Order: sequence, then C-alpha cells, then structure tokens
Amino acid sequence: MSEVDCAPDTVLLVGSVGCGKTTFRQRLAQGDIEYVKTQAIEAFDGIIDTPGEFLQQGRLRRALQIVSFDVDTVVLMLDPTEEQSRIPPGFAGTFNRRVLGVVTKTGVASPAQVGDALDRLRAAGADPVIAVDSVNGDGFDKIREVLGCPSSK
Ligand SMILES: Nc1nc2c(ncn2[C@@H]2O[C@H](COP(=O)(O)OP(=O)(O)O)[C@@H](O)[C@H]2O)c(=O)[nH]1
Ligand SMILES: [Mg+2]
Repeated sequence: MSEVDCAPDTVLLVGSVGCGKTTFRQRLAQGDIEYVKTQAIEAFDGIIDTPGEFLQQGRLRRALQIVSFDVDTVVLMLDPTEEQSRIPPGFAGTFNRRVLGVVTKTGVASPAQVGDALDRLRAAGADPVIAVDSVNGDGFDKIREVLGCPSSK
C-alpha cells in the first residue's frame, strides 16, 4: 500500500487516568507531545481519546462500549508501572470490535513490569498485544502495521 492510499483503522483509546492515552494519540498523529488533561470523550481525525474515569468508574464504562461502535479498533492501554490493573479479565469481550492491547512507558518500566502488563492485557482478551513508548516512539512501527498503515503518514 502506498503512503497516499494509507487508511489506518480508526481507534478508541481506553485505559486508566495517566496510562498514556493522550501521549499515544499525539505520537500516532505525529503531532507535538505535550501534556493535556483529557476532560471529555474527544475525537481527533480517526482517534477517539477518552478520560480514564470512563474505565475506572463502572457506570461510565457503558459509554465506552457505545462509542466503540464508531471505530474499527479499540486500543486497551496499560501502564506497566501501575501496581493495580483496572482492566478486568475478559474485558475486551465486552466490545464488539477488535481489541488491540498496548503496554505504554516501556522506557521507564522494568522488563518484568512490561511482561506482567502484556500478560494482563492478554488475560483481558486483547489480541494482539504490543509494548510501546510514546515519548521515544519505540514500538510504533508495529502499531502502524497492525492499524493498517505501515509507512508513517
Ligand atoms: N516515558 C513515558 N512517559 C509516558 C508515556 N506515555 C505517557 N507518559 C507520561 O505519563 C503521563 C500521563 O500521560 P497521558 O498521555 O496524559 O495519560 P492519559 O491520562 O492516559 O491521557 C504524562 O506525564 C506523560 O508524559 C510513555 O510511553 N513513556
Ligand atoms: Mg488523556
């Protein structure tokens, strides 16, 4: 596929507060990386970013399910340095979409932490699972390949 034809999957980013959804979005869109607190479900050119509260508060999870109908792929994200995973086993099965698991912050986590986080995403039913660092860009070749846009836009 040529760069011109490249039409990556649209995605919905789901994960706890601070796991790295917004930084991942900025890296994927190849924009500037700068901290902004996500206050609402926000759509940016094929990428829907969400506040972590939508995962963490059970009654808001339904909203994620509804928004997922608008995208090709749900990206379920996990910060490997966080002790507690808020992603229950089997959670990916609640989405009627492909669920890609992404472990963030590999540049600041230990290999054991990254391995654990990959396992937790697999247990949640995500497939495939990929480890990245959105600050230094590690792993994004694989992400772009899986999302159907191998060459950078
Ligand atoms: N080193 C590193 N820091 C990250 C990464 N992703 C996010 N961060 C940092 O983690 C903090 C929260 O990130 P943010 O993207 O706002 O998380 P969100 O709440 O899920 O949107 C920020 O200080 C980011 O710079 C990553 O892949 N690597
Ligand atoms: Mg955010």
